[in-house]
Amino acid sequence: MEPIGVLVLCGMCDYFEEELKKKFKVLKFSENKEGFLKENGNSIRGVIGNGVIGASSELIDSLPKLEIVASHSVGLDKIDLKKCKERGIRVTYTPDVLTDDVADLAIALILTTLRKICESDRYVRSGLWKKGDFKLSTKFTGKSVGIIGLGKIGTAIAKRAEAFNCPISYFSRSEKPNTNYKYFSNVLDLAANCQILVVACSLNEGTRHIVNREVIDILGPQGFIINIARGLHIDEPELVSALVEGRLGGAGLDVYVNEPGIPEQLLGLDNVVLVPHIGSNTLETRKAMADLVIGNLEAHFLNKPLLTPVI
Ligand code: 8YV
Repeated sequence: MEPIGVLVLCGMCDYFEEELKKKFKVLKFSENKEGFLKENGNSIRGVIGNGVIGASSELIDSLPKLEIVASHSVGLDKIDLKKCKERGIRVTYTPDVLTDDVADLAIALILTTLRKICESDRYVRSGLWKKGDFKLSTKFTGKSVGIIGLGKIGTAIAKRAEAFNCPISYFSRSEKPNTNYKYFSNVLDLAANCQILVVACSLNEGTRHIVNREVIDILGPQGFIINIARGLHIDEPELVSALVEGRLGGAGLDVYVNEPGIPEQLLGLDNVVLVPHIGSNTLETRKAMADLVIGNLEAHFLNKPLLTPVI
């Protein structure tokens, strides 16, 4: 039987690529997208994207034989789910396996931002230590943490922050049963009652720019924002001006609006810690994500139940 054509839109670790190639005909876009689609469009039955690039409406339209979109991500905001539903295209994702890593990174960003770890590393490397002690930083233990989105990742962050004796509060569409965390029904109230605001919700029309100028201003110069979700959750130009003008204490960011591009002004600031969308980027988790993507594709083409279906 002819190998099944799968178009991969995103980068892959070596393990993922090797394993995928054992089971499928792996295709990647060439420079000339149009020419590529003319030549291969009819043989592509699966698409793999991730949290940065996914199956857009335009791409789906150009693939008449597409049956499944297997996303190498938990976030689904880059996939046109409506179109997939209309066309009967199955969609899968990679929940759970990345929860710990993303929550670990959120705590790492809190600590590196508040304790000025990156800035102090630069201080030592540049030889400035010989001229005097490094400036004071901000204590994390006991600070109030507000989490936007108390799903699996938000809950994992809350658990970790509890170990630092932090009072936890959260905002989500509705109050969660079985938690002792304080619920706020709007983000402004949450921001007014915490010192560290962590964005951990999924991106949709309702959460786009959920962190706007008002939220940033209410957090104020002693407040911090941590974003491990999506760049578009925050009004990025407002965040940048607040950081430049010292209206916000600091920010730890894993995600940006135009990845891999980031606002130039952030590069010169010491009150931000910038990492390149590495939330799930460990060997262990990337292997588990790859196995899930491949497992879902195999299940689909063998007419078996999908492992982690979205639709
Ligand atoms: C991935 C993500 O880093 O799961 C998500 O939604 O954004 C991240 O886990 C991204 O999909 C790259 O593969």
